[in-house]
Amino acid sequence: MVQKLDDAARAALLNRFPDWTHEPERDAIVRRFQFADFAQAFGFMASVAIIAEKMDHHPEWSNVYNRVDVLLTTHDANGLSERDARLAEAIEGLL
Ligand code: H2B
Repeated sequence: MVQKLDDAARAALLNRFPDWTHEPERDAIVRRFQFADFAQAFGFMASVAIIAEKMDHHPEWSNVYNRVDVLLTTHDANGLSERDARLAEAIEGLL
């Protein structure tokens, strides 16, 4: 079982990634990415998919043309965990 972040750790995570918003209903972080076109959006998704698979931690997401909406939460913890922080960091590193 993965440990859910406590309130202080969650606040620190949101502080560290100011472009991500907390979604309290899921205890998730969400971010919308906008690209020039579909090719760039899908290229981003392909890069994230490879990282996610390596981490064995997967985003919930949707894509419409040049837009990608990403939600990170840990299903095994029923909320945010360090695994979400690590994946968010890796995603930020792609930009
Ligand atoms: N991704 C996310 N976001 N949360 C999880 O709890 C999770 C996952 N668990 N990817 C992993 C896969 C688990 O189901 C496998 C069996 O390790």
